[in-house]
Amino acid sequence: MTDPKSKLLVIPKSLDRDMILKDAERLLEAPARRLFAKRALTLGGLSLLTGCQLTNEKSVNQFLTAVSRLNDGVQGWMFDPKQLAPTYPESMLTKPFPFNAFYDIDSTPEVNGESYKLEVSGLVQDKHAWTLPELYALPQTSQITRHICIEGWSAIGHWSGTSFAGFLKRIGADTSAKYIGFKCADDYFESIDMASALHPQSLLTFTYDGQILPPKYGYPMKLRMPTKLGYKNPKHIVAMFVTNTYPGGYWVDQGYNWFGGV
Ligand SMILES: Nc1nc2c(c(=O)[nH]1)N[C@H]1C(S)=C(S)[C@@H](COP(=O)(O)O)O[C@H]1N2
Ligand SMILES: [Mo]
Repeated sequence: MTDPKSKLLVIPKSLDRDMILKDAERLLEAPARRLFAKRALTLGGLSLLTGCQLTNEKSVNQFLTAVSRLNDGVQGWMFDPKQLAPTYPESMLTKPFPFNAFYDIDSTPEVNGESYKLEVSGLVQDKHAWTLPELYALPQTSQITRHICIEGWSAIGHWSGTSFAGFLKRIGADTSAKYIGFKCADDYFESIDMASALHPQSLLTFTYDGQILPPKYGYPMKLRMPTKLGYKNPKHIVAMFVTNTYPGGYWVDQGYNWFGGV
């Protein structure tokens, strides 16, 4: 056993302790903050928790990445797979529902529904690619939930589609695997944890407010997860894979928190 005290934190004068601590604190979100509420967050404490030493600029980045993963771990650990996100009556739908993407609406990808196939790979038994008629023939269910975008807006929308847990079962996915990754027609990509994938309100959706999903909302399919922030809800999905290798995501790779719970 190593004595934790032997891992004394040495921070060279050239590194700004206050700035590093502020950056680390920003990476810890509400659940992690509540968990650590009674302990003062210190660089020494976080360094012990993450097992990182702060010795130079490069190690600061490694340390901050580790704090971010610590935050993901806390969110994953606090996630209650049975807790449902609120649902709303039709009268509360936000009209018009906002469009958002990493480009403007004129650049929305055009997906050809006739040749479209959803590719499935990785830790699954059935790797056949799914046509839209096959997907539409799966049991369908509906939800009116609030979509929350990290950019500071939220909107209530109405999506229908098939239970993602049911779909994973049907393709014989290894549900002990850690991640499900998604590739989209517009070069967006995302990945989610298995517990969130299996949540009863996680749906592969094909319609918005009773109409086939229009291109702007992600034709032919959007993974709708009301337990997660907007950027964790990929639109225009063309491929998915079940894996134990961390796949990252479009915004996550640019510093957003990976777990992305609401
Ligand atoms: N393929 C793809 N999916 C995406 C995005 C994107 O740019 N491309 N943006 C995400 C973000 S940040 C948000 S808020 C929602 C917006 O969905 P909406 O256009 O249906 O409101 O889509 C998410 N899924
Ligand atoms: Mo978003």
